[in-house]
Amino acid sequence: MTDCDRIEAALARHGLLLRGGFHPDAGETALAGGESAGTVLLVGNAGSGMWEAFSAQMPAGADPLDRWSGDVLGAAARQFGAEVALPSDGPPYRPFQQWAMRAEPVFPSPISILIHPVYGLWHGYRGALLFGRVLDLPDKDMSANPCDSCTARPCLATCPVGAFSGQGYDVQACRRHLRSGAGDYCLDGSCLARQACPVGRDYAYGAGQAAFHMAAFV
Ligand code: B12
Ligand code: SF4
Ligand code: SF4
Repeated sequence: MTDCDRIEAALARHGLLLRGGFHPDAGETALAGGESAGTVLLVGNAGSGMWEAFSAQMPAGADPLDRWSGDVLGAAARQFGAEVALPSDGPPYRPFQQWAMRAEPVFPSPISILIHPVYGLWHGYRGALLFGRVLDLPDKDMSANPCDSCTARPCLATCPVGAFSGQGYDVQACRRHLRSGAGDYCLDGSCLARQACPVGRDYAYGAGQAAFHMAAFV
């Protein structure tokens, strides 16, 4: 059993997934406030696995998912001799999406968030474990970008306020709509553009999880 196998098993108890890793280039300082690392492992969620564990233990107060993630990753870091970086640490934020593209087959979708060939748009990153030492990594899955073969691109045609125009994501148009009271279908069931994507439908978030993330976003 490798270190990564043991880490994967420890994370699985909390519904979290080891989402691959990479060996940073020498002198790569954007890593974590300047400290060096031999290995970065990405930890994330896909589908409803994490939600079951998190919602059963949700801490009271602000930013419960960040605090729960910090606790779970902190325990794993102590057990395996690593430091923790969280996506919410910042600004300046750690470049989690760039890290993810180095760790596993994820690609920028037309609606900005990264798409995964299996999980589609229904996944996220809960943190990274930074190791001083160089760990053996599982082989990187080289699956192709599903957007390359998606000619219909329904994700771009679904938003009622045209927040995805091909010029990036119009965050203000989206927020205005959600706060106007007219966007309850997005708030209750998740972003319509995300729901329109045919990839990874089996991993779509359930109602409770979708509403939690949308409320946090708004
Ligand atoms: C600030 C922020 C926001 C802001 C602004 C987002 C923006 N586009 O600028 C707001 C509040 C609007 C937002 C919204 C959402 N966000 Co947000 N957000 C972040 C946060 C905390 C920081 C982003 C950042 O500035 N990073 C710093 C830069 C240096 O890092 P980066 O990796 O280089 O990121 C940039 C590049 O990837 C670049 N980029 C885009 N395409 C490409 C292509 C290539 C080839 C390259 C090299 C780079 C690149 O765009 C990124 C943002 O600037 C990240 C977490 C994190 N630490 O990254 C989450 C994060 C990006 N958000 C996430 C999500 C899921 C959302 C929402 C769907 C919220 C929700 N309901 O769950 C929405 C929708 C966003 C959308 N459709 O684009 C996820 C994305 C997961 C994924 N599958 O990709 C992240 C990673 C958080 C997480 N815990 O997983 N978000
Ligand atoms: S609908 Fe098609 S283009 Fe849009 S994110 Fe999904 S696979 Fe990619
Ligand atoms: S949440 Fe709703 S309004 Fe915002 S981008 Fe998605 S579909 Fe558009």
